[in-house]
Amino acid sequence: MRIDAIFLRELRLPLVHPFQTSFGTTTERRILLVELRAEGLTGWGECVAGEHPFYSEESIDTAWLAIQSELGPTLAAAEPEHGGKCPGIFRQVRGNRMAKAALENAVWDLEAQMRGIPLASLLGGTREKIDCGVSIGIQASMEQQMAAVEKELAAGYQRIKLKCKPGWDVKMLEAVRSRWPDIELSVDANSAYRLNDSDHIVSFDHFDLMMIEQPLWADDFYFHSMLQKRLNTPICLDESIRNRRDALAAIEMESCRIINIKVGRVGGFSEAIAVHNAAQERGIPVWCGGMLETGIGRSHNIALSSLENFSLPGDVSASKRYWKEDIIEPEVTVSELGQIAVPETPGRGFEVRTDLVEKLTVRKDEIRAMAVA
Ligand code: OSB
Ligand code: MG
Repeated sequence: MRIDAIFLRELRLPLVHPFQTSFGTTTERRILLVELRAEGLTGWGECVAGEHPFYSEESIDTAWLAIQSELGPTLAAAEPEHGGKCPGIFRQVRGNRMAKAALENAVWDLEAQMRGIPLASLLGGTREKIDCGVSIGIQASMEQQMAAVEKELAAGYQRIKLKCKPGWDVKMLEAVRSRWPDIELSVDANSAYRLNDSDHIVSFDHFDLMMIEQPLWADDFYFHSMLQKRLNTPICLDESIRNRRDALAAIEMESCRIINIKVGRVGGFSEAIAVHNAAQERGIPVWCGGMLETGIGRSHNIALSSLENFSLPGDVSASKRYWKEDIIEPEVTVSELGQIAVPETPGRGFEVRTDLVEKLTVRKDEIRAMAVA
């Protein structure tokens, strides 16, 4: 495809509720969007990097720079005929996976429109509906925690994930488990524990959790493997899995029994599919993580979740849990059974509300093709 223009924008969107993890609290998202124009169509990509480099090394500011100065001009000059070409086009640039994913996913988004097929089909998805869970942030009090769980269960969500950290774990789990003994429950520590906490983490076995997500360091496989040997509960890795090789290493070392796939964390749809396939071939189930996305990233997560080995409920939930008004139409809604229908229309299946996007934009830049020497 001949790319006519790439636009980069930053939007500001306050969350309906602040979201607290072991590494901090987010009240307003700074959203980086990529708009790719080619052959009269527009593909969209959302960069999921945070406001600060706390979840990973990237932040929205580093991603902006990487796209503006390196990745954007390179892509514009490359005229990719397929989203799957992007990893090769970007290979020379190390890291910056969330920045790369925003561009690559916009190419797939555009390609699905050009071919007149749903994005989910282009990615190889087969599910008509995806199963949804929620991620509940650390709350200010136990009362608020219980109310948050109650609300999400009433909405139909199939699995509740609770953010935890030292000092907000066992007591909180006791309270939730004693009120809801049978629900599908998991925790996510975002790397908040250390080896000294091993005995303490092993005591979580008693809460019959589906998984414990990323208890230890974001760059570790070895100590997770040591911990997994002592645990009955499966470990799920999130931050540690950056690509297919990481997935293979983690599976081989038995550092985890479940993998959370985030398309931004692994650098785009191509690598996300590669991780999915590698896990599937080895009998490891995966689920789709979330990064407090707007409807654009959310629509991409829905398409990805339609692949076969996304066999556990993900963190892809309704727009209204995050935003007063989402930037897509229709908004993402979840049924009483805790499912989202995968769109059957061409492309991402949700229209971008360009007027609203324009209104929320606080900076914008146009990227031009890198001059060929
Ligand atoms: O670890 O899964 C995580 C949000 C920001 C950064 C990291 C994580 C999360 C979530 C929220 O858990 C998932 C969502 O609802 O989008
Ligand atoms: Mg996580």
